[in-house]
Amino acid sequence: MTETTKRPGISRRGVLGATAGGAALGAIGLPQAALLTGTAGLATVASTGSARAAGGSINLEPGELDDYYGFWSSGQTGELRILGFPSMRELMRVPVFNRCSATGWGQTNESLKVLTEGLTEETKAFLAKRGKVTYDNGDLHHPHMSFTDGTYDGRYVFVNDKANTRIARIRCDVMKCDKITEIPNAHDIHGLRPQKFPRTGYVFANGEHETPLVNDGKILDEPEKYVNIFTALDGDTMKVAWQVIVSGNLDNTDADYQGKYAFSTSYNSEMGMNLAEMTANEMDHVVIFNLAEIEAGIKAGDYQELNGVKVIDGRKGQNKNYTRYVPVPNSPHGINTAPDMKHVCVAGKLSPTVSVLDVTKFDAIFADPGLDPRSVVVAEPELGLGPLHTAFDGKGNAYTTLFLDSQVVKWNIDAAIRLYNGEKVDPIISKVDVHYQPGHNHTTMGETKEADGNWLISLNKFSKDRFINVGPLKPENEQVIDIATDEMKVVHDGPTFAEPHDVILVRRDIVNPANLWTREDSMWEDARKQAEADGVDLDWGADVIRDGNKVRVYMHSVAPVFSLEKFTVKQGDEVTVYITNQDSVDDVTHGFTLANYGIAMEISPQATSSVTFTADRPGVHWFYCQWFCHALHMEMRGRMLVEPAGA
Ligand code: CUK
Ligand code: CUA
Repeated sequence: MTETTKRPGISRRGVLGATAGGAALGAIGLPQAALLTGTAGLATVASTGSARAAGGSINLEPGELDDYYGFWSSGQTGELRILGFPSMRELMRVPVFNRCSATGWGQTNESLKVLTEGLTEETKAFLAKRGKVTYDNGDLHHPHMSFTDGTYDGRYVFVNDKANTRIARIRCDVMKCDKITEIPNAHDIHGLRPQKFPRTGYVFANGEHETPLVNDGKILDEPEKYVNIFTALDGDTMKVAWQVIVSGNLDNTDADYQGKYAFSTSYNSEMGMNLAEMTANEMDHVVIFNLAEIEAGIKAGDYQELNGVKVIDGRKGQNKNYTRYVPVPNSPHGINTAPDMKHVCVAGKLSPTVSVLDVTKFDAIFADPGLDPRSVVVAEPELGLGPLHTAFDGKGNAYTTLFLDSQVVKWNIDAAIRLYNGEKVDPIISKVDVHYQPGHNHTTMGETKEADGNWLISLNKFSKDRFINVGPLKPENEQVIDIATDEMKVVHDGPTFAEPHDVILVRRDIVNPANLWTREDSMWEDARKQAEADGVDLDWGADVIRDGNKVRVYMHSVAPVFSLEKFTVKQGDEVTVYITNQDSVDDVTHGFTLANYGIAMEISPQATSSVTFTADRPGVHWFYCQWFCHALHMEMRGRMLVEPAGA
């Protein structure tokens, strides 16, 4: 073990705070067990709070590790990013809805399976006409980890694709996407949140843009016939469990800590088609979904089946108990459940208010349809201009981004409720300038019942003058804010490329990825079956199998050599190259780049990757390893010899 691996969870702040001067680590007297076990994260988080007086720096010494994993969306880049937090060091990019030159995502057979198997037949046919098997782009807004009992459980991160109506799942043991499901009937999945209790369970997803329910061109410019769709996906199978037709569009969503309700904001209850129409009403609404009632309705057969999915009607005026519509001020956007497990904060966007809903009052409005749905609103403080999203510290305080004011406002939920009830109190504790125009914000563990109140991050859309100029296209600016004390202090600027909307900050003891793949992994199940059929050892292959004009090349790699120094095919052959990385040392990733064929893929330790292409260029073509793996990495190469057709 090296020095660093021996001290999980010891941040610079923790060390300084505990020693008031930064003596050697061994002297700080933390129990040895806490240093050596995964539970050290908890202990450390507690200790960082008291370290605040020592400076609150987010800078880690070289070799020191972060306290949190940050899972970042990347908007229209379409990938998931992993950052160490609070240092903001980017650690990894996980390709999902995009293509990746480094890893071969979108090109390897293993990734193409993930990218294609969950598409609808209609989409597959549509893409085939364009000579494609899957989409090349995506718009990933919302990464959220699976929950068990109200907190993150380290199994999966779920993400949405607004651009092409998909939901994807990333396995946290290997940090690779293993499932992508296109959501039928809905259009443009935006808000996404997993069920918090008892577990995920459902992944809730909002279709943002309204269309005719059957969108085949028979109804076009008749907006009064458009609907919107709320989806519950089964997070275990990645299949759609059920859908609900709603009135108005849907923006963001969240769930309660009781496992009874999900709820979504709607910024266009008017179902307007242009800006003036969309913002006409003083009030829009939050739709509350009653999970038990919906499940019962499905069981009772009260649904229509559309594209293989059971769709229930939860529109206004159905007199059913599937949904309730709670009026809230104009164009609400973010919706966030507080770690007090009771309050839900709905950001007003065009209204300077945040509406606070009390989930314990939801039962009553479902039990009595005559009851005013606004009776679940228990506070509506005016906080500033352009409230978009709210985060929490687990101490009763909320932090709301103010897009137009370029500020984050810290306010107290209980004080806001008392103000709503007529008491003369100011719920606003403080405001801090951020640079500039914040969208999402997030606190450490803030969307779980284990919110710890250590750090806040503000994801700002514009950076303007904060960095040296890189031309007309500028980075965004993400600012880390120390919230352990009452005043909020911006302690770090973090530039970032297009365009993270959202992030979650997960205590690091919760996430425990593997260092190596295991040979049994299901990711290359198809390769395993093919090797078996070919009578070849996938693990230690050095074989070329001809099957008509199909050629399958099996290789393994041990730094710095491939098991085949050359292989020969005929022009026009369909060639599949399978490579198994037999190194079992951390970091010894190999690659396979086939020059002038546009082929490249990553093979991490103990993994198998494969790629299929047509050998339509005759001649000598070198393949080489593009992941630096050994002192003789440059020598890790071989030749593909392509005999000209007719030869
Ligand atoms: S949305 Cu981007 S700022 Cu897609 Cu979560 Cu609010
Ligand atoms: Cu193997 Cu570089």
